Amino acid sequence: MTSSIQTQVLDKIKEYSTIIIHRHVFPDPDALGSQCGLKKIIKESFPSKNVYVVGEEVEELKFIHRMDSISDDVYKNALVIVCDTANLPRICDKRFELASFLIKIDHHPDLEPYGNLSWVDTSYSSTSEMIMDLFTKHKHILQLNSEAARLLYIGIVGDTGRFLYRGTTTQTMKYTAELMTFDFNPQLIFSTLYKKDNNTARLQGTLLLNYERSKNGVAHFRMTRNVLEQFGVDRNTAGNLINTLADIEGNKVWVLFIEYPDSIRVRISSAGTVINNVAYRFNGGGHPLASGATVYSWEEADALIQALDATCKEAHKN
Ligand SMILES: [Mn+2]
Repeated sequence: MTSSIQTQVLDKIKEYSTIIIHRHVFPDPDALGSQCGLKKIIKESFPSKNVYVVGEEVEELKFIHRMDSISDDVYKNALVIVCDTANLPRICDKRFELASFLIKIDHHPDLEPYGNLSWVDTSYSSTSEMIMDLFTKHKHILQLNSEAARLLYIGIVGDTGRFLYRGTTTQTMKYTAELMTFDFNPQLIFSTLYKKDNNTARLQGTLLLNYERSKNGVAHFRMTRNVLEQFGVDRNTAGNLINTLADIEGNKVWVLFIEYPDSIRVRISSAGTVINNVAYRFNGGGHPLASGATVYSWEEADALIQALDATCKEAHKN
């Protein structure tokens, strides 16, 4: 199955002389790694093709690769490939609609299919691993170089949390080993990707000193407007500290509340208790062990903690 869909993707790549690659808004390392890694592989294999990567850039991830800026008429007769993006509203740069042919390549659950051709497979750790698989199965046609290898490596590292998460398979490790035979510096990638600034480190200290825990193991902390201003940390960075509360004995579920002007966004993670049903009840959803939600008062935040506490009690009652 996979090989025939891969053949169809490859046939389209061969057919078009202009290829534009998109990915999701608020890019992460896998979105950029798969997008730009695929560009490098196509350019290395078919040097005469015009291949572009587009989308908004974020400051911290500019070191991965920079975007191309192209005019609308480049889309005329172009193939557009969208990497790592589950649904249409999340595609960055709406000009994908101008495509003459649209391909989706993704490893998220296919809840909202799109594209003229769609290769979606949740068994991969990352979209970058899918691109590596495409290359591996078509080495007679496709070429990898050290730039592409670095990009795919970054994507796999990002989505597996440095090979910690359960999506990491023997194939992931095999492909990673092969990528590492190319000439790039993994230590430099780690130190850049996981460096935090001094303010964030101190906020993390406060979080560890002051988080609270409910009777049945729901750890939680409130990133109030005051806290964020005191430490000078933006909301997105603060929310990304969620896993500071992981791997602490007794924490079954951990929660961060991040106060916005008109709402309180919630990040929820779990060591094993399924929590996305609770997230769903509070204007959210997501993966069974990692979800988001939104509440509109601190009373509602308390109700969310109580609901998670009841879920933990139920799950661990024997
Ligand atoms: Mn991904």
